[in-house]
Amino acid sequence: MIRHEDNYIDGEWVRASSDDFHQLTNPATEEVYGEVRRGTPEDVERAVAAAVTALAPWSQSTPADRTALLNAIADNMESRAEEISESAVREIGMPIKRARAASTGAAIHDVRNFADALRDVVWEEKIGESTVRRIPAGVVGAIGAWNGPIRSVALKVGAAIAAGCTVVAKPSEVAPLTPLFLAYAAHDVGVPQGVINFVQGSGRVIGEAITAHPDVDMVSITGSVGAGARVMEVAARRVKKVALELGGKSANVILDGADLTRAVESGIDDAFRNSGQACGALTRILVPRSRLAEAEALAAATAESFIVGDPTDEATHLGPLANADQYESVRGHITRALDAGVRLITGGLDRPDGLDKGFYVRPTVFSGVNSDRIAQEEVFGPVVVIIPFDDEDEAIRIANDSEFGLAGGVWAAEREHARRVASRIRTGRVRINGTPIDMRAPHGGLKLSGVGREMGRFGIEDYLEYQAQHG
Ligand code: TXE
Repeated sequence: MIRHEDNYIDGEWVRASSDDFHQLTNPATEEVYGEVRRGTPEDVERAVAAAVTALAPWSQSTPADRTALLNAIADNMESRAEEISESAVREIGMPIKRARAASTGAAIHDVRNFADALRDVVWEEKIGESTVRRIPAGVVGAIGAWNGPIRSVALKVGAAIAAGCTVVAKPSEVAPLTPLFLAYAAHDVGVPQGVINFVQGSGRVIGEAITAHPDVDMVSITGSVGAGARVMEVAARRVKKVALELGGKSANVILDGADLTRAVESGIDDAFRNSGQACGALTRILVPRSRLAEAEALAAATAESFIVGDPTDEATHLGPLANADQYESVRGHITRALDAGVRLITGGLDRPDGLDKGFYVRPTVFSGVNSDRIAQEEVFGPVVVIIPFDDEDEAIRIANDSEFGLAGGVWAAEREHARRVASRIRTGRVRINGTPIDMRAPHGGLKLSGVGREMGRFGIEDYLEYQAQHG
Protein backbone atom coordinates (compact mmCIF):
# COMPACT_ATOMS: atom_id res chain seq x y z
CA MET A 1 0.00 0.00 0.00
CA ILE A 2 1.22 3.47 -0.87
CA ARG A 3 0.52 6.14 1.75
CA HIS A 4 1.34 9.61 0.52
CA GLU A 5 0.96 12.33 3.14
CA ASP A 6 2.96 15.31 1.96
CA ASN A 7 2.50 18.46 0.01
CA TYR A 8 5.51 20.20 -1.52
CA ILE A 9 5.65 23.72 -0.13
CA ASP A 10 8.52 26.20 -0.06
CA GLY A 11 11.10 23.60 -1.06
CA GLU A 12 10.07 21.02 1.54
CA TRP A 13 7.83 17.98 1.75
CA VAL A 14 5.39 18.80 4.53
CA ARG A 15 2.52 16.71 5.86
CA ALA A 16 -0.86 17.84 4.50
CA SER A 17 -2.94 19.26 7.32
CA SER A 18 -6.29 17.47 6.95
CA ASP A 19 -7.24 14.17 8.54
CA ASP A 20 -8.90 12.97 5.35
CA PHE A 21 -7.43 10.52 2.90
CA HIS A 22 -8.34 9.96 -0.72
CA GLN A 23 -8.27 6.28 -1.70
CA LEU A 24 -6.51 5.20 -4.87
CA THR A 25 -7.99 2.31 -6.83
CA ASN A 26 -6.21 0.52 -9.64
CA PRO A 27 -8.75 0.61 -12.49
CA ALA A 28 -7.46 -2.66 -13.97
CA THR A 29 -7.93 -4.69 -10.80
CA GLU A 30 -10.45 -2.54 -8.85
CA GLU A 31 -8.16 -2.97 -5.84
CA VAL A 32 -7.26 -0.12 -3.51
CA TYR A 33 -3.49 0.31 -3.66
CA GLY A 34 -2.90 3.56 -1.84
CA GLU A 35 -4.16 6.70 -0.19
CA VAL A 36 -3.28 10.35 -0.27
CA ARG A 37 -3.74 12.76 2.61
CA ARG A 38 -5.73 15.73 1.40
CA GLY A 39 -4.54 19.29 1.80
CA THR A 40 -6.59 22.11 3.29
CA PRO A 41 -7.10 25.78 2.42
CA GLU A 42 -4.46 26.52 5.11
CA ASP A 43 -1.96 24.46 3.09
CA VAL A 44 -2.92 26.51 0.03
CA GLU A 45 -2.33 29.65 2.07
CA ARG A 46 1.21 28.51 2.92
CA ALA A 47 1.95 27.43 -0.66
CA VAL A 48 0.75 30.75 -2.08
CA ALA A 49 2.79 32.69 0.48
CA ALA A 50 5.90 30.72 -0.58
CA ALA A 51 5.15 31.38 -4.26
CA VAL A 52 4.69 35.11 -3.57
CA THR A 53 8.05 35.33 -1.77
CA ALA A 54 9.78 33.38 -4.53
CA LEU A 55 8.28 35.53 -7.28
CA ALA A 56 10.46 38.60 -6.76
CA PRO A 57 13.81 36.83 -7.31
CA TRP A 58 12.53 34.26 -9.84
CA SER A 59 10.84 36.88 -12.04
CA GLN A 60 14.25 38.60 -12.27
CA SER A 61 16.12 35.41 -13.22
CA THR A 62 17.53 35.34 -16.76
CA PRO A 63 16.11 33.18 -19.55
CA ALA A 64 19.45 31.33 -19.43
CA ASP A 65 18.85 30.44 -15.74
CA ARG A 66 15.41 29.15 -16.59
CA THR A 67 16.63 27.19 -19.60
CA ALA A 68 19.21 25.50 -17.40
CA LEU A 69 16.63 24.63 -14.74
CA LEU A 70 14.14 23.24 -17.28
CA ASN A 71 16.79 21.09 -18.97
CA ALA A 72 17.97 19.80 -15.59
CA ILE A 73 14.37 18.90 -14.66
CA ALA A 74 13.93 17.10 -18.00
CA ASP A 75 17.19 15.16 -17.48
CA ASN A 76 16.12 14.14 -14.01
CA MET A 77 12.68 13.03 -15.22
CA GLU A 78 14.41 11.02 -17.93
CA SER A 79 16.38 9.15 -15.28
CA ARG A 80 13.10 8.21 -13.56
CA ALA A 81 11.11 7.65 -16.75
CA GLU A 82 10.12 4.04 -16.12
CA GLU A 83 8.92 4.83 -12.61
CA ILE A 84 6.80 7.72 -13.94
CA SER A 85 5.27 5.49 -16.61
CA GLU A 86 4.48 2.73 -14.13
CA SER A 87 2.76 5.26 -11.90
CA ALA A 88 0.48 6.34 -14.76
CA VAL A 89 -0.34 2.70 -15.51
CA ARG A 90 -1.36 2.13 -11.88
CA GLU A 91 -3.30 5.36 -11.49
CA ILE A 92 -5.37 5.51 -14.65
CA GLY A 93 -4.76 2.20 -16.41
CA MET A 94 -2.81 3.77 -19.26
CA PRO A 95 -1.18 0.97 -21.30
CA ILE A 96 2.54 0.85 -20.50
CA LYS A 97 3.71 1.39 -24.07
CA ARG A 98 1.61 4.48 -24.38
CA ALA A 99 2.60 5.69 -20.91
CA ARG A 100 6.27 5.54 -21.90
CA ALA A 101 5.90 7.38 -25.19
CA ALA A 102 2.85 9.60 -25.12
CA SER A 103 2.82 10.40 -21.43
CA THR A 104 6.27 10.34 -19.81
CA GLY A 105 8.27 10.81 -23.01
CA ALA A 106 6.00 13.57 -24.24
CA ALA A 107 6.06 15.39 -20.89
CA ILE A 108 9.88 15.38 -20.88
CA HIS A 109 9.83 16.59 -24.47
CA ASP A 110 7.42 19.39 -23.49
CA VAL A 111 9.77 20.56 -20.73
CA ARG A 112 12.73 20.57 -23.14
CA ASN A 113 10.64 22.44 -25.71
CA PHE A 114 10.05 25.18 -23.15
CA ALA A 115 13.79 25.37 -22.47
CA ASP A 116 14.48 25.73 -26.21
CA ALA A 117 11.58 28.10 -26.88
CA LEU A 118 12.91 30.64 -24.38
CA ARG A 119 15.34 31.63 -27.17
CA ASP A 120 12.44 32.64 -29.41
CA VAL A 121 10.45 34.77 -26.98
CA VAL A 122 10.74 38.47 -27.84
CA TRP A 123 11.36 39.88 -24.37
CA GLU A 124 11.61 43.49 -25.40
CA GLU A 125 10.72 45.55 -28.47
CA LYS A 126 10.63 49.19 -29.45
CA ILE A 127 7.33 50.82 -30.31
CA GLY A 128 8.20 54.36 -31.41
CA GLU A 129 10.19 55.85 -28.54
CA SER A 130 8.74 53.41 -26.00
CA THR A 131 9.93 49.98 -24.89
CA VAL A 132 7.48 47.11 -24.61
CA ARG A 133 8.68 44.36 -22.28
CA ARG A 134 7.27 40.89 -21.60
CA ILE A 135 6.86 40.30 -17.87
CA PRO A 136 5.73 37.20 -15.93
CA ALA A 137 2.01 37.04 -15.14
CA GLY A 138 2.90 36.40 -11.47
CA VAL A 139 1.84 33.58 -9.16
CA VAL A 140 0.10 30.86 -11.18
CA GLY A 141 -2.41 28.25 -10.00
CA ALA A 142 -1.98 25.08 -12.12
CA ILE A 143 -4.80 22.54 -11.93
CA GLY A 144 -4.15 19.20 -13.62
CA ALA A 145 -6.33 16.54 -15.21
CA TRP A 146 -6.13 12.77 -14.73
CA ASN A 147 -6.13 11.74 -18.38
CA GLY A 148 -2.68 13.22 -18.94
CA PRO A 149 -1.54 13.03 -15.35
CA ILE A 150 2.01 14.26 -15.83
CA ARG A 151 1.64 16.13 -19.11
CA SER A 152 -1.28 18.29 -18.05
CA VAL A 153 0.77 19.50 -15.07
CA ALA A 154 4.15 19.70 -16.87
CA LEU A 155 2.63 21.85 -19.62
CA LYS A 156 1.52 24.38 -17.03
CA VAL A 157 4.39 24.26 -14.55
CA GLY A 158 7.06 24.13 -17.28
CA ALA A 159 5.64 27.06 -19.22
CA ALA A 160 4.97 29.12 -16.11
CA ILE A 161 8.47 28.81 -14.68
CA ALA A 162 9.94 29.41 -18.16
CA ALA A 163 8.02 32.70 -18.16
CA GLY A 164 9.43 33.65 -14.73
CA CYS A 165 6.24 32.88 -12.82
CA THR A 166 6.00 30.85 -9.62
CA VAL A 167 3.43 28.08 -9.25
CA VAL A 168 1.00 26.39 -6.89
CA ALA A 169 -0.02 23.16 -8.61
CA LYS A 170 -2.89 20.81 -7.77
CA PRO A 171 -2.92 17.39 -9.41
CA SER A 172 -6.24 15.73 -10.18
CA GLU A 173 -7.40 13.68 -7.19
CA VAL A 174 -7.84 10.78 -9.66
CA ALA A 175 -4.12 10.81 -10.50
CA PRO A 176 -2.38 12.60 -7.64
CA LEU A 177 0.97 10.77 -7.58
CA THR A 178 2.28 10.75 -11.16
CA PRO A 179 2.60 14.57 -11.43
CA LEU A 180 4.67 14.61 -8.25
CA PHE A 181 7.63 13.30 -10.25
CA LEU A 182 7.88 16.82 -11.60
CA ALA A 183 8.30 18.08 -8.05
CA TYR A 184 10.80 15.31 -7.19
CA ALA A 185 12.83 16.23 -10.28
CA ALA A 186 12.69 19.98 -9.62
CA HIS A 187 13.66 19.47 -5.98
CA ASP A 188 16.58 17.17 -6.84
CA VAL A 189 18.04 19.65 -9.32
CA GLY A 190 17.77 22.55 -6.89
CA VAL A 191 14.72 24.56 -7.93
CA PRO A 192 14.76 27.70 -5.76
CA GLN A 193 12.47 27.43 -2.72
CA GLY A 194 8.86 28.37 -3.38
CA VAL A 195 9.10 28.52 -7.20
CA ILE A 196 7.13 25.27 -7.52
CA ASN A 197 4.62 24.09 -4.89
CA PHE A 198 2.17 21.17 -4.95
CA VAL A 199 -0.97 20.83 -2.82
CA GLN A 200 -3.18 17.73 -2.97
CA GLY A 201 -6.95 17.71 -2.70
CA SER A 202 -10.27 18.03 -4.44
CA GLY A 203 -11.21 20.58 -7.05
CA ARG A 204 -14.01 21.98 -4.96
CA VAL A 205 -11.85 22.64 -1.89
CA ILE A 206 -8.23 23.01 -3.01
CA GLY A 207 -8.84 23.99 -6.64
CA GLU A 208 -11.24 26.72 -5.57
CA ALA A 209 -9.00 27.91 -2.71
CA ILE A 210 -6.16 28.37 -5.22
CA THR A 211 -8.44 30.04 -7.76
CA ALA A 212 -10.00 32.42 -5.25
CA HIS A 213 -6.76 33.37 -3.51
CA PRO A 214 -6.12 37.12 -3.89
CA ASP A 215 -2.36 36.58 -4.35
CA VAL A 216 -2.78 34.13 -7.24
CA ASP A 217 -2.58 36.16 -10.45
CA MET A 218 -3.53 33.55 -13.02
CA VAL A 219 -5.15 30.10 -13.02
CA SER A 220 -4.64 27.44 -15.65
CA ILE A 221 -6.78 24.29 -15.66
CA THR A 222 -7.18 21.20 -17.81
CA GLY A 223 -10.46 19.46 -17.20
CA SER A 224 -14.15 19.35 -17.96
CA VAL A 225 -16.16 22.30 -19.22
CA GLY A 226 -17.93 22.49 -15.86
CA ALA A 227 -14.70 22.78 -13.89
CA GLY A 228 -13.24 25.26 -16.39
CA ALA A 229 -16.32 27.46 -16.30
CA ARG A 230 -16.31 27.38 -12.50
CA VAL A 231 -12.65 28.43 -12.43
CA MET A 232 -13.45 31.29 -14.80
CA GLU A 233 -16.36 32.38 -12.60
CA VAL A 234 -14.36 32.29 -9.35
CA ALA A 235 -11.35 33.95 -11.02
CA ALA A 236 -13.59 36.71 -12.39
CA ARG A 237 -14.31 37.97 -8.90
CA ARG A 238 -10.72 39.12 -8.70
CA VAL A 239 -10.35 39.79 -12.42
CA LYS A 240 -7.72 37.10 -12.91
CA LYS A 241 -6.29 35.79 -16.09
CA VAL A 242 -7.34 32.20 -16.87
CA ALA A 243 -6.15 29.53 -19.27
CA LEU A 244 -8.68 26.76 -19.87
CA GLU A 245 -7.86 23.51 -21.67
CA LEU A 246 -11.20 21.74 -21.80
CA GLY A 247 -12.96 19.10 -23.83
CA GLY A 248 -13.49 18.35 -27.49
CA LYS A 249 -15.65 16.49 -29.99
CA SER A 250 -13.36 16.69 -32.95
CA ALA A 251 -14.18 15.79 -36.53
CA ASN A 252 -11.99 13.74 -38.83
CA VAL A 253 -13.11 14.76 -42.33
CA ILE A 254 -12.29 12.16 -44.99
CA LEU A 255 -12.90 13.75 -48.38
CA ASP A 256 -13.78 11.94 -51.58
CA GLY A 257 -10.57 10.75 -53.22
CA ALA A 258 -8.66 10.35 -49.94
CA ASP A 259 -7.09 7.01 -49.02
CA LEU A 260 -10.10 5.72 -47.07
CA THR A 261 -8.35 2.70 -45.58
CA ARG A 262 -5.44 4.68 -44.16
CA ALA A 263 -7.72 7.49 -43.04
CA VAL A 264 -10.17 5.26 -41.16
CA GLU A 265 -7.49 3.05 -39.62
CA SER A 266 -5.43 6.00 -38.47
CA GLY A 267 -8.59 7.84 -37.34
CA ILE A 268 -9.74 4.95 -35.16
CA ASP A 269 -6.27 4.67 -33.70
CA ASP A 270 -6.32 8.37 -32.83
CA ALA A 271 -9.82 8.24 -31.36
CA PHE A 272 -9.10 5.24 -29.12
CA ARG A 273 -5.72 6.35 -27.75
CA ASN A 274 -5.73 6.34 -23.97
CA SER A 275 -9.02 4.39 -24.26
CA GLY A 276 -10.56 7.49 -25.82
CA GLN A 277 -9.74 9.60 -22.78
CA ALA A 278 -7.99 12.29 -24.81
CA CYS A 279 -9.29 15.81 -25.24
CA GLY A 280 -8.16 16.06 -28.88
CA ALA A 281 -9.42 12.60 -29.90
CA LEU A 282 -10.98 12.61 -33.36
CA THR A 283 -14.26 11.05 -32.27
CA ARG A 284 -16.46 11.99 -35.22
CA ILE A 285 -15.44 10.38 -38.51
CA LEU A 286 -17.02 12.16 -41.48
CA VAL A 287 -17.13 10.20 -44.76
CA PRO A 288 -18.72 10.64 -48.21
CA ARG A 289 -22.15 8.98 -48.17
CA SER A 290 -21.16 6.74 -51.11
CA ARG A 291 -18.38 5.22 -48.96
CA LEU A 292 -20.27 4.89 -45.68
CA ALA A 293 -20.61 1.09 -45.74
CA GLU A 294 -16.95 0.66 -46.61
CA ALA A 295 -15.89 3.07 -43.82
CA GLU A 296 -18.08 1.24 -41.30
CA ALA A 297 -16.51 -2.11 -42.20
CA LEU A 298 -12.99 -0.69 -41.96
CA ALA A 299 -13.72 0.99 -38.64
CA ALA A 300 -15.22 -2.20 -37.19
CA ALA A 301 -12.26 -4.30 -38.34
CA THR A 302 -9.77 -1.83 -36.87
CA ALA A 303 -11.62 -1.50 -33.56
CA GLU A 304 -11.95 -5.29 -33.25
CA SER A 305 -8.24 -5.75 -33.93
CA PHE A 306 -7.28 -3.79 -30.81
CA ILE A 307 -6.18 -5.73 -27.76
CA VAL A 308 -8.12 -4.61 -24.69
CA GLY A 309 -6.74 -5.70 -21.35
CA ASP A 310 -3.96 -5.58 -18.81
CA PRO A 311 -2.28 -2.16 -19.10
CA THR A 312 1.02 -3.55 -17.83
CA ASP A 313 1.21 -5.80 -20.91
CA GLU A 314 3.27 -4.33 -23.75
CA ALA A 315 0.84 -5.70 -26.34
CA THR A 316 -2.23 -3.92 -24.94
CA HIS A 317 -3.80 -1.12 -26.99
CA LEU A 318 -6.64 -0.17 -24.65
CA GLY A 319 -6.53 -0.45 -20.88
CA PRO A 320 -9.47 0.11 -18.54
CA LEU A 321 -11.13 3.50 -18.13
CA ALA A 322 -9.57 5.57 -15.37
CA ASN A 323 -12.08 4.94 -12.59
CA ALA A 324 -15.56 3.75 -11.70
CA ASP A 325 -17.17 7.16 -12.38
CA GLN A 326 -15.65 7.32 -15.83
CA TYR A 327 -16.77 3.73 -16.52
CA GLU A 328 -20.35 4.52 -15.52
CA SER A 329 -20.31 7.76 -17.46
CA VAL A 330 -19.09 6.14 -20.70
CA ARG A 331 -21.57 3.25 -20.36
CA GLY A 332 -24.29 5.87 -19.84
CA HIS A 333 -23.39 7.53 -23.14
CA ILE A 334 -23.47 4.16 -24.95
CA THR A 335 -26.81 3.22 -23.34
CA ARG A 336 -28.43 6.51 -24.35
CA ALA A 337 -27.19 6.12 -27.93
CA LEU A 338 -28.57 2.57 -28.12
CA ASP A 339 -31.89 3.68 -26.60
CA ALA A 340 -32.10 6.48 -29.15
CA GLY A 341 -31.67 3.91 -31.93
CA VAL A 342 -28.25 5.01 -33.15
CA ARG A 343 -26.82 2.16 -35.24
CA LEU A 344 -24.12 0.17 -33.42
CA ILE A 345 -21.38 -1.09 -35.73
CA THR A 346 -19.19 -2.79 -33.15
CA GLY A 347 -18.60 -2.79 -29.37
CA GLY A 348 -21.39 -1.77 -27.03
CA LEU A 349 -22.22 -2.60 -23.46
CA ASP A 350 -20.93 -6.17 -23.18
CA ARG A 351 -17.67 -6.49 -21.26
CA PRO A 352 -14.65 -7.28 -23.43
CA ASP A 353 -14.03 -11.04 -23.59
CA GLY A 354 -12.12 -12.56 -20.72
CA LEU A 355 -12.17 -9.46 -18.51
CA ASP A 356 -14.46 -9.89 -15.54
CA LYS A 357 -12.72 -7.28 -13.37
CA GLY A 358 -11.61 -3.76 -14.14
CA PHE A 359 -13.28 -0.76 -15.76
CA TYR A 360 -13.03 -2.07 -19.32
CA VAL A 361 -15.23 -0.97 -22.20
CA ARG A 362 -15.27 -2.46 -25.70
CA PRO A 363 -13.98 -0.22 -28.49
CA THR A 364 -17.29 1.04 -29.82
CA VAL A 365 -18.30 2.42 -33.21
CA PHE A 366 -21.67 3.94 -33.99
CA SER A 367 -23.00 5.16 -37.33
CA GLY A 368 -25.34 8.10 -37.09
CA VAL A 369 -26.04 11.74 -37.79
CA ASN A 370 -24.46 14.80 -36.26
CA SER A 371 -27.54 15.75 -34.26
CA ASP A 372 -27.35 12.48 -32.26
CA ARG A 373 -26.28 13.17 -28.68
CA ILE A 374 -23.45 10.68 -29.09
CA ALA A 375 -22.11 12.95 -31.88
CA GLN A 376 -22.46 16.10 -29.81
CA GLU A 377 -21.33 15.24 -26.27
CA GLU A 378 -17.78 14.47 -25.20
CA VAL A 379 -17.85 10.80 -24.18
CA PHE A 380 -14.21 10.54 -23.05
CA GLY A 381 -14.12 6.82 -23.70
CA PRO A 382 -13.49 4.48 -26.66
CA VAL A 383 -16.52 5.53 -28.67
CA VAL A 384 -16.60 7.02 -32.18
CA VAL A 385 -19.45 7.89 -34.48
CA ILE A 386 -19.28 7.74 -38.26
CA ILE A 387 -21.32 10.43 -40.02
CA PRO A 388 -21.97 10.62 -43.77
CA PHE A 389 -21.93 13.85 -45.83
CA ASP A 390 -23.09 14.64 -49.35
CA ASP A 391 -20.53 17.27 -50.37
CA GLU A 392 -17.55 19.19 -49.10
CA ASP A 393 -19.57 22.17 -47.85
CA GLU A 394 -21.76 19.84 -45.84
CA ALA A 395 -18.68 18.11 -44.38
CA ILE A 396 -17.32 21.47 -43.20
CA ARG A 397 -20.70 22.47 -41.82
CA ILE A 398 -20.93 19.21 -39.83
CA ALA A 399 -17.34 19.54 -38.58
CA ASN A 400 -18.17 23.03 -37.27
CA ASP A 401 -21.56 22.00 -35.89
CA SER A 402 -20.20 21.40 -32.40
CA GLU A 403 -20.08 23.32 -29.16
CA PHE A 404 -16.38 22.43 -29.02
CA GLY A 405 -13.49 23.66 -31.15
CA LEU A 406 -10.36 21.81 -30.11
CA ALA A 407 -8.99 19.62 -32.90
CA GLY A 408 -9.75 18.11 -36.27
CA GLY A 409 -8.40 16.12 -39.17
CA VAL A 410 -8.77 16.44 -42.92
CA TRP A 411 -7.85 13.73 -45.42
CA ALA A 412 -7.72 14.46 -49.16
CA ALA A 413 -5.88 13.24 -52.23
CA GLU A 414 -4.08 16.61 -52.50
CA ARG A 415 -2.53 18.25 -49.45
CA GLU A 416 -3.38 21.77 -50.67
CA HIS A 417 -7.02 20.77 -51.00
CA ALA A 418 -6.99 19.42 -47.43
CA ARG A 419 -5.39 22.67 -46.21
CA ARG A 420 -8.10 24.78 -47.86
CA VAL A 421 -10.76 22.71 -46.11
CA ALA A 422 -8.81 22.81 -42.80
CA SER A 423 -8.75 26.60 -42.89
CA ARG A 424 -12.57 26.58 -42.86
CA ILE A 425 -12.74 24.45 -39.71
CA ARG A 426 -13.01 26.45 -36.48
CA THR A 427 -10.73 24.54 -34.16
CA GLY A 428 -7.35 25.15 -32.52
CA ARG A 429 -5.61 22.53 -34.63
CA VAL A 430 -6.18 20.40 -37.70
CA ARG A 431 -4.07 17.41 -38.75
CA ILE A 432 -3.69 16.97 -42.50
CA ASN A 433 -3.61 13.39 -43.85
CA GLY A 434 -2.69 11.99 -40.46
CA THR A 435 0.44 14.10 -39.94
CA PRO A 436 1.54 13.82 -36.30
CA ILE A 437 1.42 17.02 -34.30
CA ASP A 438 4.58 19.04 -33.74
CA MET A 439 4.73 19.63 -29.99
CA ARG A 440 6.24 23.09 -30.45
CA ALA A 441 3.02 24.27 -32.12
CA PRO A 442 0.19 25.63 -29.95
CA HIS A 443 -2.46 23.35 -28.46
CA GLY A 444 -5.80 24.70 -27.27
CA GLY A 445 -9.30 25.40 -28.40
CA LEU A 446 -12.11 27.67 -29.45
CA LYS A 447 -15.69 27.72 -28.12
CA LEU A 448 -16.29 25.36 -25.15
CA SER A 449 -12.82 23.86 -25.65
CA GLY A 450 -11.32 26.74 -23.77
CA VAL A 451 -9.15 29.81 -23.69
CA GLY A 452 -5.42 30.08 -24.29
CA ARG A 453 -2.74 27.83 -25.74
CA GLU A 454 -0.24 25.36 -24.35
CA MET A 455 3.06 23.88 -25.62
CA GLY A 456 6.26 25.51 -26.85
CA ARG A 457 6.72 29.27 -27.22
CA PHE A 458 2.97 29.91 -27.42
CA GLY A 459 2.55 28.09 -24.12
CA ILE A 460 5.16 30.30 -22.43
CA GLU A 461 3.56 33.45 -23.87
CA ASP A 462 0.28 32.60 -22.15
CA TYR A 463 2.09 33.22 -18.83
CA LEU A 464 3.48 36.61 -19.89
CA GLU A 465 2.02 40.08 -19.69
CA TYR A 466 3.17 43.29 -21.41
CA GLN A 467 4.76 46.24 -19.71
CA ALA A 468 5.10 49.42 -21.78
CA GLN A 469 7.89 51.71 -20.60
CA HIS A 470 7.59 55.26 -21.96
CA GLY A 471 10.66 57.41 -21.77
O1 TXE B 1 -12.69 16.20 -14.36
P1 TXE B 1 -12.86 17.59 -13.63
P2 TXE B 1 -13.29 14.80 -13.99
C1 TXE B 1 -13.74 15.76 -18.99
C2 TXE B 1 -14.16 14.42 -19.50
C3 TXE B 1 -14.48 13.66 -18.24
C4 TXE B 1 -15.06 14.76 -17.38
C5 TXE B 1 -15.02 14.55 -15.91
O2 TXE B 1 -15.30 14.55 -20.30
O3 TXE B 1 -15.40 12.65 -18.44
O4 TXE B 1 -14.29 15.88 -17.73
O5 TXE B 1 -13.71 14.31 -15.44
C6 TXE B 1 -10.28 20.21 -10.80
N1 TXE B 1 -12.31 24.57 -9.04
N2 TXE B 1 -12.32 15.93 -18.91
O6 TXE B 1 -14.49 14.88 -13.15
O7 TXE B 1 -13.80 17.54 -12.50
C7 TXE B 1 -10.20 18.74 -10.44
O8 TXE B 1 -9.85 18.59 -9.08
C8 TXE B 1 -11.04 24.27 -9.34
C9 TXE B 1 -11.68 16.46 -20.06
O9 TXE B 1 -12.17 14.01 -13.46
O10 TXE B 1 -13.09 18.60 -14.67
C10 TXE B 1 -9.14 18.26 -11.39
O11 TXE B 1 -7.86 18.59 -10.89
N3 TXE B 1 -10.65 23.09 -9.80
C11 TXE B 1 -10.27 16.69 -19.91
C12 TXE B 1 -9.44 19.07 -12.66
O12 TXE B 1 -10.17 20.21 -12.21
C13 TXE B 1 -11.58 22.15 -10.01
C14 TXE B 1 -9.52 16.23 -18.78
C15 TXE B 1 -10.30 18.31 -13.67
O13 TXE B 1 -11.42 17.77 -13.00
C16 TXE B 1 -12.93 22.39 -9.73
C17 TXE B 1 -10.29 15.75 -17.66
C18 TXE B 1 -13.29 23.67 -9.22
N4 TXE B 1 -14.54 24.00 -8.92
C19 TXE B 1 -11.65 15.60 -17.77
N5 TXE B 1 -13.65 21.29 -10.01
C20 TXE B 1 -9.50 17.17 -21.07
N6 TXE B 1 -9.93 18.24 -21.70
O14 TXE B 1 -8.48 16.60 -21.42
C21 TXE B 1 -12.77 20.36 -10.45
N7 TXE B 1 -11.52 20.87 -10.43
